[in-house]
Amino acid sequence: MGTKHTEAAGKIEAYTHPAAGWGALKYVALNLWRERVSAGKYGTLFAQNQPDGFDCPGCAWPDREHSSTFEFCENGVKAVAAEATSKRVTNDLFSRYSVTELLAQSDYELEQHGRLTAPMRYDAAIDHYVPVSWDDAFALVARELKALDHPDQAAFYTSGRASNEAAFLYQLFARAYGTNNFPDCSNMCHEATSRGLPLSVGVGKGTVVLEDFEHADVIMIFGQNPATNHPRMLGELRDCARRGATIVSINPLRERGLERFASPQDPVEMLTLTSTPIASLFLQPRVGGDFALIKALAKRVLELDEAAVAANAPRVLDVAFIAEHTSGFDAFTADLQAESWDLLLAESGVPRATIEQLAQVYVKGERVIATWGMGITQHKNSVATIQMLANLMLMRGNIGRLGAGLCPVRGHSNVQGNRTVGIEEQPTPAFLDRLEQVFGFEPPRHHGLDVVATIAAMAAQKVKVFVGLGGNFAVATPDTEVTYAALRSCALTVNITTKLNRSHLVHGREALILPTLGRTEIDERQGVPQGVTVEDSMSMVHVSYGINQPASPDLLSEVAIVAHMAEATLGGGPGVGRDSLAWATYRDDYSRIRDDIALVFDDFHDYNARIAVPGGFHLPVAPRDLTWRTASGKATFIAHAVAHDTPISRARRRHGEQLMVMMTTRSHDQYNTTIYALDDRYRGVFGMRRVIFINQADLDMLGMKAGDWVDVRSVWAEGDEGNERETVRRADGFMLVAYDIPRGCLGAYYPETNALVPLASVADGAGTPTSKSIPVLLSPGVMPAGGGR
Ligand SMILES: Nc1nc2c(c(=O)[nH]1)N[C@H]1C(S)=C(S)[C@@H](COP(=O)(O)OP(=O)(O)OC[C@H]3O[C@@H](n4cnc5c(=O)[nH]c(N)nc54)[C@H](O)[C@@H]3O)O[C@H]1N2
Ligand SMILES: Nc1nc2c(c(=O)[nH]1)N[C@H]1C(S)=C(S)[C@@H](COP(=O)(O)OP(=O)(O)OC[C@H]3O[C@@H](n4cnc5c(=O)[nH]c(N)nc54)[C@H](O)[C@@H]3O)O[C@H]1N2
Ligand SMILES: [Mo]
Repeated sequence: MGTKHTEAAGKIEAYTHPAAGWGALKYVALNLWRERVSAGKYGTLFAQNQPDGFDCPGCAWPDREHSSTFEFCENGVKAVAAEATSKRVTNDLFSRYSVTELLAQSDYELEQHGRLTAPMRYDAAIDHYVPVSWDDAFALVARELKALDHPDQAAFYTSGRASNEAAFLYQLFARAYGTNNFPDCSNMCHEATSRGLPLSVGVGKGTVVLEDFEHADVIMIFGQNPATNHPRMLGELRDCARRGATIVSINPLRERGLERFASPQDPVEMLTLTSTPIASLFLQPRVGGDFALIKALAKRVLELDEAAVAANAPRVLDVAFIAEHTSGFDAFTADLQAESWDLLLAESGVPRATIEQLAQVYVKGERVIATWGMGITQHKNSVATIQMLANLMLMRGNIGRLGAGLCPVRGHSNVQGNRTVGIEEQPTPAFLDRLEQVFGFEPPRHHGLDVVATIAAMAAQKVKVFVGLGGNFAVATPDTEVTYAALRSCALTVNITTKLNRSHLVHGREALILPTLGRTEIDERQGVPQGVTVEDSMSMVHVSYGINQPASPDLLSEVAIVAHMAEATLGGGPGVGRDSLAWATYRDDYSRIRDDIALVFDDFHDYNARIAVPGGFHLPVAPRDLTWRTASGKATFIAHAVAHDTPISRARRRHGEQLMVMMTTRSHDQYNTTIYALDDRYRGVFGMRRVIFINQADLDMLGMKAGDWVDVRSVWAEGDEGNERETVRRADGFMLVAYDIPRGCLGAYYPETNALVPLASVADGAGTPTSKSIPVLLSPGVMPAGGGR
């Protein structure tokens, strides 16, 4: 261990308890105390995810319909406590500290200041934020937007917490103004899912609903850490495990939270200190090895089918389903047969016997669900990987059958709904036609910019106004130095936000902080409480009403802020060709927004009536009815070759075995860029975040040891091999932690490592930053000030 280790801010200590259980309860208590949630607001927790309560801002996992019991979830408690905190940011903070001084504070410290209470404008003459009236703030937005040469010089970012109503109005405003520039947190998240699945099954969403989990006999979890990020999913998995379903985790890390689970909902488990084992099979592919692994599974399924045919045994493939519902099968199998086992094994990093074992589990399953998260979506080959997973599931008819299907697990609580109602930089002509019909203005037809393209456009002075509806753009995005410079080159940056974060401090020539109500708060317009709606990860739409008093009387709702910006910029209302509704009408009665959403999207017919039913309604998911909205009208097998020549393989040729592939992931005590605390308890990291997980054999190879401090350089090359120009990005001062992770792979936390992700390194066909596969080199470093917090 050495002295260096003991000087570190925190400690490394294996976690030996089940996930959730008493550990979670202790954390809940700590969170309420830390956030100083007043006793009157504890009731808030019980109104979460209940009919007539508010939708939990924690994650997009659905609720059991009509559930009458309190669904306990540590993640939800943290999110609610963070919003219900009694701490406030007032003018006092902004007059005491200049923006430059605030920038020196950590993300954790910025978060700790509490809720924003009044609109603020940046005053360059004194480098401070100063109070501004709402009217002046909206006038400033309008003036800067109208001063642009072209509407495409503005970009409208969305983070996935915005309601359907706010998001729909936001896209209406931006399109009426004249741009499709909608960078969206989803571009960094499940974009590969949204782009990949439509070609395979005709929709870019999951094909399962919660009920399917009651019938599944095999659940394969790819690249996901539900104990931390979707704790309510763990409860579902526990029930599956108790029924005897086989649960498999495919993850370079053997996430402890998937081993055992004590349900806080279960008094017996809590009192007897027992727990339920969850996953029974753990496969640990190399980081980025999933494509080869899934292709190997498909190849094995084909071999098993051939053996069955030879032995006159029942077929392993669902031949009837394949014949009736799919296309492309012959080309797909020809490619599989030609594929080399050696290549698949080498690329996946999983032994053949283990792949055969999982293939056995898969083909024994009558009803199989495959779930996936960021471990699958944030690589160069993510779209191909997701399509290969769809192929594997189609081989046995595991889509469109009760208890089976594809289950991408989304992050932000309404990230899926935002897309559904039009936050999309690549809108379809049919959607734009509808907008034109309903509102009478001509929406822009050319595609807009996603997150990465927006940063590049800002850097090139092509985007000059940035508006963020929630989120923390400066910190969540890749290539930190480039992104900061890009934001700073803007004429105006506007953030609609609940809490202070770094994106307010890395700003344009002019800047606004527009504080808004959270989902837990009462939103009254003209004396009438307004509800907003959200769509969960399984396409269920329901209404959410806040119950807490607003953090400040000066806050406006997101809907109101968007409507005011639109009114100040465009005047009147969006409609020109019909009895035009004014922006002010939407602002004062959200049901009018829902009426218009229903006019634009058939799936939302009778929107207001259907959300009045407790639990809400399901949007249709075509594959469930064996309807395939693809070009061929059938589900489609899509063949993909293993990519040989990748930025990583090239970097390895340049740098040899010292080249490592780093994935960046979430710790237990963070919500994306919001750092609640410094522990990652299931992975055994306490009191610090600047750590790197590494295999002991790699430590030996590098002549380093656990507890050593290192600097990290990412290496990225452009140009033809042999004539490449390599650029280097760095992040310094991380402590090495020996960990059960495959050789050649590293794990670290986001966002400390975002500076290492090159802007140009994105998923093929999705534009997602490859934040789970960064080619890096380690070199000896020193402990940073703060001991690695
Ligand atoms: N508490 C909490 N809850 C959250 C969030 C949060 O930050 N905190 N964020 C929300 C959001 S926006 C999202 S998108 C979700 C994210 O939830 P997850 O999808 O669980 O996201 P991550 O924690 O980034 O990474 C997930 C897993 O991917 C694994 N992994 C890394 N590389 C690979 C790989 O190459 N292959 C495979 N198979 N696995 C790999 C990691 O070991 C990790 O277990 O959670 C949501 N919920
Ligand atoms: N290296 C690396 N980078 C990543 C990822 C990764 O795994 N690795 N994950 C990516 C993923 S999956 C995502 S989704 C993005 C997340 O990117 P973002 O969505 O931009 O980031 P968040 O940290 O979720 O945003 C938090 C901020 O949202 C604001 N906020 C919170 N609640 C509300 C609300 O109700 N209304 C409004 N208006 N504002 C609110 C608060 O100011 C808070 O500071 O990051 C991506 N970046
Ligand atoms: Mo996400």
